[in-house]
Amino acid sequence: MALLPILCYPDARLHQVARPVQAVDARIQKLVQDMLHTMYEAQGIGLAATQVDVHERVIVIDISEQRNEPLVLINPELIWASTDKQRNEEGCLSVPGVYDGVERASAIRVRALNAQGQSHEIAAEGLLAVCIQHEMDHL
Ligand code: K1U
Ligand code: ZN
Repeated sequence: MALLPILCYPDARLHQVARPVQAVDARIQKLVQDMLHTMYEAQGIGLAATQVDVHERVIVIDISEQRNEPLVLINPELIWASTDKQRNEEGCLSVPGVYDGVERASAIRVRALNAQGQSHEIAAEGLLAVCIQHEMDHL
């Protein structure tokens, strides 16, 4: 597995809009493995492909304490967001050392492909909802 360099603000490549993944093939599966390795090494709870200079709609997340519950979201679509909001302090691996309050939907539902290319739906609230919305903003 490769450790990928993470782009940092103010790198203009962070503004590039990611395109949908056309096929969940061996290249994307290697990207997912490399992104998980990079996220764990950086001690993040999420990472978007944009942050490693790959401009395709791929996200990895792990909010578990044991760091053994990886979640892979490919071509994520927000299908529902609560009107109820939560405000949390957020950090970003691309803006090291900066934390600030961000208001986001308290609960969401997202449809995405997993690392095997199967479609699945996720209902999220709390930190998972915050993290998914943060990573989707990167894309
Ligand atoms: O996308 C990223 O830059 C990763 C980022 C995700 C994130 C953090 C906090 C709230 C929403 C999304 C990080 O993982 S930064 C590291 C960090 O702040 C953190 C690490 C462990 C627990 C909580 C926060
Ligand atoms: Zn970030």
